[in-house]
Amino acid sequence: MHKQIKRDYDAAKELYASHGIDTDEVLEQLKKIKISMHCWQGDDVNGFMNKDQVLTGGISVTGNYPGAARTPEELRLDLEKAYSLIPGKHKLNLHAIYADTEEKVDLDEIEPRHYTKWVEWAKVKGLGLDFNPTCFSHPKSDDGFTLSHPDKEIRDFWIEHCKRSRKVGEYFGKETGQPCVTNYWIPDGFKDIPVDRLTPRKRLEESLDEIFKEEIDPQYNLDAVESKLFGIGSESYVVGSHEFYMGYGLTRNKLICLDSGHFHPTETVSNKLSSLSLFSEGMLLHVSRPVRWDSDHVVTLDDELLEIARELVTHNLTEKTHIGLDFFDASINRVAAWVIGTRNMIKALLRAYLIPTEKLKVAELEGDFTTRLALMEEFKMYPFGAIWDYYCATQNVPVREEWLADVKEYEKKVLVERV
Ligand code: RNT
Ligand code: ZN
Repeated sequence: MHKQIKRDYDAAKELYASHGIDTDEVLEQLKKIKISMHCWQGDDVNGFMNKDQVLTGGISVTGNYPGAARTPEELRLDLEKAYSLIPGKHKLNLHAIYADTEEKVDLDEIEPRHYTKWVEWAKVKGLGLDFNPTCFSHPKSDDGFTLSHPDKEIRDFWIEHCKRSRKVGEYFGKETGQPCVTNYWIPDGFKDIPVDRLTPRKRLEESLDEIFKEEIDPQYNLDAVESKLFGIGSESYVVGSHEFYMGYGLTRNKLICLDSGHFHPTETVSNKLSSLSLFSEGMLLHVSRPVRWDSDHVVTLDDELLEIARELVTHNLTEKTHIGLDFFDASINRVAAWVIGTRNMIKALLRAYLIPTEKLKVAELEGDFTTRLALMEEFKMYPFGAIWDYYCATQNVPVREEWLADVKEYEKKVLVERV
């Protein structure tokens, strides 16, 4: 390690210690938190199951930066590059359409064996795995409805897909020795004002109950349900709204997934965690950055990210909450997008540990809001960068922007060759 990094760390360590914060202990805690990095940033949510299928479901990726992965091998290579630049041991979040198989299978036919290559790879790399059924980008979702479709045949197709996805999740959990979080998100909704808002929700409730009928050991698979406010083409009504899934998750003991881009613009995920933690089985986060809409920009170290992390750390919710990322930007280097977003998530957690929370709680309890504000503001300038640099160095990943040269090199050697 560079001497200066150690020197800066020691100085910062002393300063934090004077506020009762043990930075060595903080880094031990930080090391334990796994971030589930989403595979779909690597290829613009295309997947490998049906090459001619365009992205649907009311989500959208913009940009044409060269280098999108075209095969599972390429995607794994890109992921390896990204993980090598991110401190800590983490997870990979797969979507069903990323099956790695020579067989021609439809979504209602997927089996664990179509994902064995991912599992073998994850084991070698020491990564956990999460999973998602893909209820979009398929002819059977073309009219905008899946699990809540009025046509039973179409509903059954998607129910079968989700049931099989759960079995893939269970398989991932058994193989990797850590629970797989299988997350259910469906795009179902209406562009214009519906007459009947209730019946599609009843159908969705029934479909979900059918999907979750089989008991699966939670040490292998955990189910999460993800709500949404609106999508492109479902501006007026989304069947799986927040209230729907909050009710569903609470009554069925499912994890409730909160995506930062799925709420009204002045609503924040950070302000929902404490409430949900009181009543729910647990939470899954889709940390994202909505810019004016659910745009899924790369996560930056902004106020809301810091606040989400602070909630998790302050209330000890890092075990009850599974942290996943969900963004897809095709206008910049995709490996860099992963590295920036994931490093930011970890930085935000680190920042949260480096706040004198106990002191602040006392000030708040005593009604001393002056001290609360003063300390919170002063701590924004504390030398957390020195702690972060030291963490990266001890984890054998590049310090500060050093990783960028590595990504640029990779782009030149590998990514631009993909045309
Ligand atoms: C869509 C949801 C969902 C997807 C991924 C690809 O608005 O956020 O989580 O982004 O499943
Ligand atoms: Zn999401």
